[in-house]
Amino acid sequence: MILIKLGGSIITNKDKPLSPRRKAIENIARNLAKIKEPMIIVHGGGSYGHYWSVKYDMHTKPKRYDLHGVAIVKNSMIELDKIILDALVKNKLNPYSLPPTDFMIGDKPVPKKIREISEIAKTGLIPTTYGDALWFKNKKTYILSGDKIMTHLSKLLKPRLSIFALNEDGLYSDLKTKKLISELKGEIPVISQNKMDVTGGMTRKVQEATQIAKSGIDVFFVNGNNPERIVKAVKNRKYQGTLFRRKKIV
Ligand code: IP8
Repeated sequence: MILIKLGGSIITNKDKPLSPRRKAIENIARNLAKIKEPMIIVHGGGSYGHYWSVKYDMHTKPKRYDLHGVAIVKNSMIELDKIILDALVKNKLNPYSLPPTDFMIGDKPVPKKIREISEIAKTGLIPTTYGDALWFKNKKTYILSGDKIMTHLSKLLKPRLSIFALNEDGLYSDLKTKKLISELKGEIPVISQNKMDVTGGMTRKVQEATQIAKSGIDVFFVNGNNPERIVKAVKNRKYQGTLFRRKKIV
């Protein structure tokens, strides 16, 4: 089983509110159709969820956020999810849309529901979920990042590979020269902050990827503008991106 996170910056234009990158989405969907292995898709919020979360000052910490903000963030994520689902269906894939409320209670994943997601994936349906605004308790809500969902699913389902499709080639050791880090074996790279992202952008991704690798799963950062690299990595041909090598569990 493969887990794939489609980052918000690859599926939307983050500089323009509510703007999907339809060509990139289509290109990804066309390439995912070449993968003949159970898979689960998670996608980010980009200029949908993040745009509204910033406007309504909503973050990952549970708080009594503006309820209209909660409603609007959730609506916008359904709208973005529909664009992704349509592209998948158009490419003859069978997505099975799951809002995270289906497998989360507060900030905790529900193991039974997550195991069910794995059963669904094994049939050939593609469970598809996304970062969202979620109920916590006592009128508190929070923003759940798709990256965090990747960690929850990876830890419980132990996929063969967890992939993060980004709008970059991977992690760079030097931002100026764009020198790519092709493999990490447990060391934690230093990342510069992205202020536009309420869930922590690249810093969050690296944190989650490090955690997933520690739990014994290879994690691969790849450029979603070249989705054939996703297919190659899945088919074990070549890793063109950054591989977080799994920590061997003894
Ligand atoms: O883009 C956050 O998901 P992410 C989604 O995966 C929202 O961090 C609603 C901002």
